[in-house]
Amino acid sequence: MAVVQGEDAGGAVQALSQAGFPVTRLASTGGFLQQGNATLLIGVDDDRVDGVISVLRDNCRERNRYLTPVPPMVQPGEFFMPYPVEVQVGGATVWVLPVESFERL
Ligand code: 2BA
Repeated sequence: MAVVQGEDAGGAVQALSQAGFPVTRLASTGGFLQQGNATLLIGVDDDRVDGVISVLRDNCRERNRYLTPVPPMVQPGEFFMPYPVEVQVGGATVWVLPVESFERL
């Protein structure tokens, strides 16, 4: 399972499919930035996991994003200047999970 940025999702899905890895793309949203990203489900045998990670590494870039903090409640006479906070996102956040069973019904 991998979370990738929306901009990288199309290319990553295409590259995975072309390399023979089955993939499902789900629309998702990051909890911190509250921006759309994509979650990819890729079911493969253990000996193909490194191949999947390699394709993701080649197709997912690290980018800088800016988060503008929500202004707090200010008292009369107080002033709050919201400075954007910079965070680095990606390339991909990857989990390798054991699968107990797999069936096509
Ligand atoms: P977001 O939650 O929107 O996080 C976007 C980026 O913001 C993260 O990039 C990280 O650089 C930063 N960030 C996240 N939480 C933070 C915090 N509490 N304080 C400061 N900075 C923070 P990535 O680490 O590359 O993560 C990209 C996306 O992957 C995340 O989007 C989230 O959707 C997913 N993700 C990452 N780690 C996860 C985890 N342990 N469990 C579930 N989803 C995760």
